[in-house]
Amino acid sequence: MKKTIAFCFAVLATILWTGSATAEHKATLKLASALAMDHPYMVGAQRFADLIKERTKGNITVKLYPSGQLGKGEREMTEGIQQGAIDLLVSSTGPLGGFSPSINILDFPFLFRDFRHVDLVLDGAIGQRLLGDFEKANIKGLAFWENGFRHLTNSRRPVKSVEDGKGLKIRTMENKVHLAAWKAAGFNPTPMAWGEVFTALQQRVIDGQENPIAVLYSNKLWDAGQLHFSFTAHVYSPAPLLMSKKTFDTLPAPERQLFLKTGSEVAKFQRKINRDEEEAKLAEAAKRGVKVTRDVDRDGFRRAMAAVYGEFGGQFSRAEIDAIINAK
Ligand code: EAX
Repeated sequence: MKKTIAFCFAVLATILWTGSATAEHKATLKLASALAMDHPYMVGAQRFADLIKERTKGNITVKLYPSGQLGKGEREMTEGIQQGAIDLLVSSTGPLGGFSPSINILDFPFLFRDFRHVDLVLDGAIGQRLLGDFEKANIKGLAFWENGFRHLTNSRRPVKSVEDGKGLKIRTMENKVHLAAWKAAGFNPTPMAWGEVFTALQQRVIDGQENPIAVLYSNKLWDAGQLHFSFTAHVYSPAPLLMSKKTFDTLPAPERQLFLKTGSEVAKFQRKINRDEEEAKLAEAAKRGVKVTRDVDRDGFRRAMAAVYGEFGGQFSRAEIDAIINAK
């Protein structure tokens, strides 16, 4: 009799423990980015946070920390992800090569033809492999969100051709391929964390920078004198949603799947709003005095920057690079 009662207690305890461990996994997680709440990074992050709260019945809260509140640049915040000080981060791939070298393949100039090409590669086997590679750096890559095609802005003069831009002091991300590409084109590039860029532009320490339209708009770079916009589209900038592996591993299995599923679901929403809003944002910049040069000699920039494939292509096989370029 005694054995039966003891067995029943053991079964009951197990049910209570496992049931409570899954149903009651409560947590408040920190999601950071370098950009403001009106930028598609954080519009996506808000949607992600809302869905996680709803789908965990309020047990998991994702608190948002925009505008570099948790670090002056994306490299520093990625270190926070590795240490577990930050739980989630939306970051451009630019500075991430120092954590997961394979991601550098996405930052070559003129690698992607258009948004359709981007989605084909990032949502396919190549993209999934690159996200998986982050695990070696104690980072869980959840999904590819979007920064967008990058364009040149400057405070000095209209730039239509490589010649027009020669000698301009421009900020690049902390990415050796970008630095080398602009040097090869005859510009005077300097790497800088995003949190320092607006002041450096305002003080004319640098003449220009390069970023997608949403970054120009969200940061009102025209207020820092960036009144010349050149539609170069020289690099496509993915923005992985990254999670601290430490935090990810504390989640029960159902929640881990939920974070992966929700991250991918929001990727489609976030990329769409980023793309849909570009023209209106560029029109607003033009109203604020930005002179937009659309007929840029992109082939001239492509030829001038092609040298980086020789200089850095060795880090990857030609087949790897061709697999992206030729994806149809
Ligand atoms: O991720 O540093 C950069 O230029 C990034 O594109 C920007 O912070 C958005």
